[in-house]
Amino acid sequence: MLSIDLGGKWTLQRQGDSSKLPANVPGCVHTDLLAAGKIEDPFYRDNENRLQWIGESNWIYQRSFTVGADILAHDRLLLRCEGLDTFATIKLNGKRLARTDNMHRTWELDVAGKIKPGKNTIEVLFESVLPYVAKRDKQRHLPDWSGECHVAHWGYVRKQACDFGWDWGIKTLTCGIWRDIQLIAFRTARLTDMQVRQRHSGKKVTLDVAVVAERTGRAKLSAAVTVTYGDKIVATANCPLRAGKANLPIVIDKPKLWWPAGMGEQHLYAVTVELLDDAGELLDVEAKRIGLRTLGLERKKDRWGESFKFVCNGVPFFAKGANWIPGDAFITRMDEGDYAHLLASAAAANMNMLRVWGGGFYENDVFFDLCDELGLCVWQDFMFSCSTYPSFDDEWMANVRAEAIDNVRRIRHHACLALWCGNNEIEGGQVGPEWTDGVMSWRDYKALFDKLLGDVVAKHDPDADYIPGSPHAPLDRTDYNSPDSGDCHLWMVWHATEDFEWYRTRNDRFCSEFGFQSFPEPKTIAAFTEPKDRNVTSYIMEHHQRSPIGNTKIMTYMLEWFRLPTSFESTVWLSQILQGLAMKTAIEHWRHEMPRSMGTLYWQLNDTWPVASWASLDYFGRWKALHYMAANFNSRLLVSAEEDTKTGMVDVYVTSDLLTSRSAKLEWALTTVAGELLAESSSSIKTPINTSKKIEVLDLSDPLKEFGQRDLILWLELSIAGEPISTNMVTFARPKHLDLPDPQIKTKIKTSDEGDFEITLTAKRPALWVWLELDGEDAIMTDNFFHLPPGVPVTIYLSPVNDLTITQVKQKLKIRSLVNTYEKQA
Ligand code: BMA
Repeated sequence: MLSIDLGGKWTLQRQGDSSKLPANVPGCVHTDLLAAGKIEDPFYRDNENRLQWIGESNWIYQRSFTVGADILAHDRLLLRCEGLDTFATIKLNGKRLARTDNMHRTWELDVAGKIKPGKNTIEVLFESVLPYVAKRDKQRHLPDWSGECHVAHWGYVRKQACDFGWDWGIKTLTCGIWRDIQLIAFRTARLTDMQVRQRHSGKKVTLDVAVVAERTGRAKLSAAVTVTYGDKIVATANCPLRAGKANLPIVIDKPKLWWPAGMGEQHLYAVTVELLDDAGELLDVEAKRIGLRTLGLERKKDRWGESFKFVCNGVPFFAKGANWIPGDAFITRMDEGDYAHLLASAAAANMNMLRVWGGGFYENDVFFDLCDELGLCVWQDFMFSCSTYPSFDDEWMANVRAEAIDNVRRIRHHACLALWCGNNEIEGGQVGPEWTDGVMSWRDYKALFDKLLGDVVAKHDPDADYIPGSPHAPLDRTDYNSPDSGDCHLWMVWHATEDFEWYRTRNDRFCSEFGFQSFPEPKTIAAFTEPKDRNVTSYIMEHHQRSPIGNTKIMTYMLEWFRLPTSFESTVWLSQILQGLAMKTAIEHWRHEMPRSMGTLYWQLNDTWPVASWASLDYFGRWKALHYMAANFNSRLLVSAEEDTKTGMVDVYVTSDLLTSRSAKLEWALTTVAGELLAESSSSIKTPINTSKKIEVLDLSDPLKEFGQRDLILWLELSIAGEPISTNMVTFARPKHLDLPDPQIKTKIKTSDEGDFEITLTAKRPALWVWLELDGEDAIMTDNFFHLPPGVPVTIYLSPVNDLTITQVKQKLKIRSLVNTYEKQA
């Protein structure tokens, strides 16, 4: 099989305009206009408002290409478009070839007889989706979540929903050839499908490799399969195809299993299929990289209702992670390095699962490849979110079916794939007995999410698990956030302004969404503002806050927990500490609830542009305070506590995701806020195995009476063989009411053996939420936003992104802690 890449240089023209611009494929109209200097950066200040004409216009992409007679001599000639966003009319040599209407599908168009030897031209006209959705919605309204933060409906069109704007997302309504476009030519036959299923038994794994070929005649074909581990061949098989199909069982002895991060290694095997004609000549080849594992969702009746837990190779595990949204509003800008940074950051925060949320797109292969390598399990939503959908429309349903099949077949072989899920938040609030102004009918809901998508998964990925939506409560679908079964989205903290402690009243089976917003750091804000904008209520800062309640919520909770910050910078940093505190309270608690609760995926991991949002990694991939804190509260061995601030009783938990017990030391110390030691204790413990245990109940009622709620800090440490593994801190009053002294932090900086900088910090008095920053520079740090108990040195390794000398690091290093957020301004 031959393929000719038609990517690269194209031209772009707004329909009706005579001038053409250079364009790049894959790409989109916004990035092309930006590269040609025709528009300002859509992310800067409120440029977005002046660029809406782009999504309202029609755009034409064109190029020419040369085809040799040898290519035309093939039996079949196809134009393969892996991503057209979205209403695209394709013309070849001036003649209309097809019109496509789904950005999530791969389109293969027969171009035999339509391509000539020598020069050919191809043109793709993208029509704005807005007139179409407006027309359809007028005929029959689809209730959705568009409300305050969106201006257009997306239910009728198969384009990524968040491109219409979201409560963290810029509205671009871009278009373009967003994935590869190729000319494909083949003789005799080509491979059209390859599926690898696994049977695990004892010490071997049997792979069933199913191969499907498309034949142009009746030639005899055979398939040869090779399984390799690294560069070692571990098994081979071959057999003839019958009616274009073959199924080859292959036994892998002594299989090296794939495990989620933290449970073992991520061994990966390559399965390569060669399609041969009867003379043994190679016609086509396809390879998939797989991991040998069983992985899925276990839902069994238990004493609390029905379990909702992921199990890999027979071992249940607590899923720790976040929700993934597209990495850029212009998704074609994401390169492998961008994916690698975001995903490695997730793994570094001790995550083992990401949920690809249903309002974006079915991620690129590189995303899944990296998740395979990093042991990040993927909960994959189908791309339906926060809207009702026209499942009464047969044509629309057929389009969706084709989209689902395309993507299930593309993604199913990945080791990381843990679950298919029909949609985001439709079952939770947008379904009712009949269609109304607010909801779709259960009948139409079920036709799409129970039946159509359920059937596609059952047929094309029968070993995988499927749930129709998230949240979903299988035992009682009317109570979508039932604590007894299914997964839940808990938004009472934030939307209903419940205290962070509210999380401790919940013991749901699996929390797949809950979150709290913060502002991105000053460097990120500097990228989209002018100095005059740098106030959280300025027009531009509010423009980069898409939740209508966002800034008010952040400030409301901030006043609840912290002293009023005295500068814009402090407000921004403090919002991040606040966000981290919210998620820490939730996640530590749900880890305590193991094995009843078996997962936490906070909303959200990343951003599509620089904005105030629930993300822990900002648009530039910078770690917010939450991300550093996540590395700690997701630690495989965790010490944490739940305090009763009135009685002084403190439940101390050790939570372990490890499959063996360790001998550890649990220490605690009680100090005053000024750092005077009041009591301390140390005990030897055996860590629990793959669960959480209340190890100790501390009775601090006496010191509480004597010193009062506002003058106590409890410090916790879990160590193994003298090495601190996990530390924690408890107060009995909101931090705003602690009269924290100047911590008098001393630092020692030296270069480490690894070429980064070793920074040891020692505080004379308690220092809460200490953070390091390199002025004007980015750096990767082993920890940040940590606490310093009095007199206890803490060492951080810092590696600047740009090469810096030790003198420069010393000059640029800023160390601050909570007290600095409300210090008097000069
Ligand atoms: C959840 C998500 C998103 C949304 C987020 C914050 O409902 O599924 O749709 O962005 O909350 O409001």
